Amino acid sequence: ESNTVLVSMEAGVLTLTLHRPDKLNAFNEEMHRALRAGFERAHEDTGVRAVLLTGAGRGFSAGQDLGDRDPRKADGPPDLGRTIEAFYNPLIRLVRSLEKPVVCAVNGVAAGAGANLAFACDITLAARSARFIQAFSKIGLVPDSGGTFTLNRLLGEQRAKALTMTAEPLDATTAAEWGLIWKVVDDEALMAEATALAARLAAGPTKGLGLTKRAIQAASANDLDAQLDLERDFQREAGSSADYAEGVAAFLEKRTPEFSGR
Ligand code: T3D
Repeated sequence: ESNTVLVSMEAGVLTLTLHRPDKLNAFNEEMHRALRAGFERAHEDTGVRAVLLTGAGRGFSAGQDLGDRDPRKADGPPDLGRTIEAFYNPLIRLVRSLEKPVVCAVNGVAAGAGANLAFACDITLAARSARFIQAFSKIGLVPDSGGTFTLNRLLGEQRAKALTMTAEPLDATTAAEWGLIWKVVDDEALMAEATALAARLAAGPTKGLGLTKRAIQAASANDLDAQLDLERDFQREAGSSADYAEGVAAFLEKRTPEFSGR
């Protein structure tokens, strides 16, 4: 068991806290493995109905730990394609393919893969003091962890290229105004608000929320006809869930629904 990611479970919310605070929660292989194990548990454990991802200390994540990439200690250039394939890509795929909501609370600076991980989550809140930095170009790399996909779709080419080529920090308020994240919260209120949101989602109709996530993610690759077909199929599936029956019954009985997640 690693202490590079703190794991806790309460009321259906699996909270994963990146925990290398002295390094602003930069990714080494141990933290990658621990975070992946957390998201794999979220996939497999039906008791998990939402995930809350955040960071310990003053940063969210500074991306790849560059201490592990010191060229002065290496024989030759590293194969970064291998580390992307082995670590960053599986992580982003696990987040995006999880049929449960992933809330992200960006408690401080998010740089490189740390920023793009935050943007890959379903509902991202950030502390007012947080900043997002596409740090890759400062060290001669290209954006990864889905950054070129996410930034391009959410911001368009001009803003995506300027942010990534200049590596200028983007403050949390602008990130929210541009639609990169859901909202900005006062620093001292961030964790309470993110925890409450994750708990609310975990008490929701998990099956329907998971299908909603899949439908919205599918939309960027579909035309309208394909998306309408997909909505039909997903609505058929949602309509056969126990939570749909409970939701309608509760409405008609003028009471609060009690969703089981099935
Ligand atoms: O390699 C592959 O597998 C390819 C994948 C790449 C994915 C990537 O994410 S590439 C991008 C890597 N990340 C960066 O380039 C960001 C580097 N960090 C920074 O630019 C700054 O630290 C920040 C802008 C994030 C924060 O600045 P500031 O002034 O608030 O803090 P600081 O003083 O720079 O950092 C505090 C400590 O954390 C410091 O250590 P010290 O001096 O107190 O012992 C610093 O060295 C350490 N730290 C911060 N980021 C990293 C790091 N150590 C290792 N790796 C880091 N990425």
